[in-house]
Amino acid sequence: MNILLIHPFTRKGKQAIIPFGITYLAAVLKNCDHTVKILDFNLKQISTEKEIKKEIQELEFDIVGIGGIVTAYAQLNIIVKIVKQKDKGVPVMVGGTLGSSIPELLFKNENIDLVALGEGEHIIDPVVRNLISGNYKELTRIPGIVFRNNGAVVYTEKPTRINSIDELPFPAYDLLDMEKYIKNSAGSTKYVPTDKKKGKDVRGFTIITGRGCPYRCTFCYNTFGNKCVKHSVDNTIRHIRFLKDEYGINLFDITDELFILKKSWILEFTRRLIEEDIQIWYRFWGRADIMDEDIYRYLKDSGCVFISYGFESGSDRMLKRMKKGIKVEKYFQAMTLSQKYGITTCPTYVIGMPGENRRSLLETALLIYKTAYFKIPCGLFFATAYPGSELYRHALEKKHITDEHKYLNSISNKDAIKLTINFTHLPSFELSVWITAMGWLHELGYAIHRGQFVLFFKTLIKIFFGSIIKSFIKITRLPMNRKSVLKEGLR
Ligand code: B12
Ligand code: SF4
Repeated sequence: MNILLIHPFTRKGKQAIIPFGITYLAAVLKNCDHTVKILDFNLKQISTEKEIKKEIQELEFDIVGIGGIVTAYAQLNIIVKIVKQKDKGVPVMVGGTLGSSIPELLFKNENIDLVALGEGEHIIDPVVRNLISGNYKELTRIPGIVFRNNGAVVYTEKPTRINSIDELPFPAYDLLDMEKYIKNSAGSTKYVPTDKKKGKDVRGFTIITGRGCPYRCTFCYNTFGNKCVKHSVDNTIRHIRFLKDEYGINLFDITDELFILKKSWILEFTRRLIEEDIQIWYRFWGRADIMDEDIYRYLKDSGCVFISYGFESGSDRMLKRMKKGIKVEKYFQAMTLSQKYGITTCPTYVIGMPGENRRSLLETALLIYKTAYFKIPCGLFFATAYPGSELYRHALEKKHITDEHKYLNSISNKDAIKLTINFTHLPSFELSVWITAMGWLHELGYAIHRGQFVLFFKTLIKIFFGSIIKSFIKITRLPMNRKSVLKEGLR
């Protein structure tokens, strides 16, 4: 069969990373003797209807699969319309977190024939064959899918997890324009200390070493459920070697939700990197409560140059409310170790969750100031309700969201740097001031911790003459109260 897999446009001007979901599926489909083509509209920055038409018009395909995250919602609807205009008989299936988190809503769009929930490799071949041939009886036997049959929407059994992910083929890198993804990583490599052995040019690429997360933070959507399934160290090392040998990758961006779950895994992984002299840099998302001195030492020696932490808040009360399962003191420990071992660390925060008040904001601001050891700015995001999360259910219950279709259109193609719903009792204007001030505090804190008073005064001047004017303009454009924020967000 001729299969077209599409990753929609999600971010303007940002550095697109490999669309993992459909690239993993493509590898399985190729092994089942299908012909597969991948179109990454995010990479190509294809955003308008006209551009999409042009991309699809000349292609021949028996079925179309679309996968991505929910911020691709707006474009998904345009893509499926164009596909059906071209050939009404071509089935369209949707997956990824986009499909898994909003199946009911997607079925309001008549152009969508099937939605896959959860992982896809173990079901994709039978789904494709039976959807194309219209064998609905067989489709009913496949777990984790929703499809249309004679006008009715059929939900099959709950999705099942793939436990032996080592058996999956590597993503179909050969179908991608790899050099473009590698080039995209260039902007984010400025914190990597180049050293001759690993190559002067940094060639970055993304990799996954496990799926799932056992925690249940209220703002997060656990696509695959709460079980974390890891690749073996052996498989991960083989994958790294493959990308290094084949594409010259020397910086690995590990985007697992939770890279370090077990200390034994990370110790073995780092030991292998060191013993086998695999010269790479790498970075990942960590959880502060798992980290200790032992881990840090091995990370440093094996090439780890960067750790991101989702700190979310400097208030224990807020962390508890977010079900983060961690206390602020752990953040200080992790940051102290990061500083000691010289591993650049970037904490991210979620501002404006339900329950946020001036005290918790002040606690967060203090944490940011006290831990501003690294020049890289911390990530400051507004609490945003993404489907599948507890926060999203809260937003529906409290009627912050009354029209899901409109709301999802409003958060499409955006990161969470714009306030869409104000969940607090504080004015939106004030939340924006807090978030801006937190960014400044980080810069000032960094200058003070480093004893760089020239930098301190330079920063002050920059704040006054640059950021204050810019922020003032931004703030005056912001809706002033909750009602108008909602209106703005839902427009
Ligand atoms: C890597 C990642 C990113 C990367 C880029 C992702 C990309 N390439 O588009 C970066 C860092 C850029 C990013 C950014 C953001 N992200 Co993000 N990200 C992830 C993360 C950690 C991993 C995604 C991934 O690659 N998974 C691995 C692959 C193998 O899994 P998969 O894509 O789900 O694919 C499998 C199945 O879904 C299925 N499948 C996939 N496609 C298809 C298609 C068909 C036809 C079928 C049948 C099946 C199928 O089969 C695949 C193989 O099993 C997820 C968490 C997660 N576990 O999903 C969050 C996640 C997707 N991100 C999320 C969010 C909210 C964001 C941001 C909006 C956050 C922010 N602060 O701004 C931004 C915005 C990005 C934007 N505007 O586009 C949410 C999305 C919520 C939702 N309901 O969709 C998630 C789920 C995080 C969370 N836990 O809440 N993200
Ligand atoms: S925010 Fe991180 S720790 Fe919390 S549930 Fe999501 S992936 Fe897991």
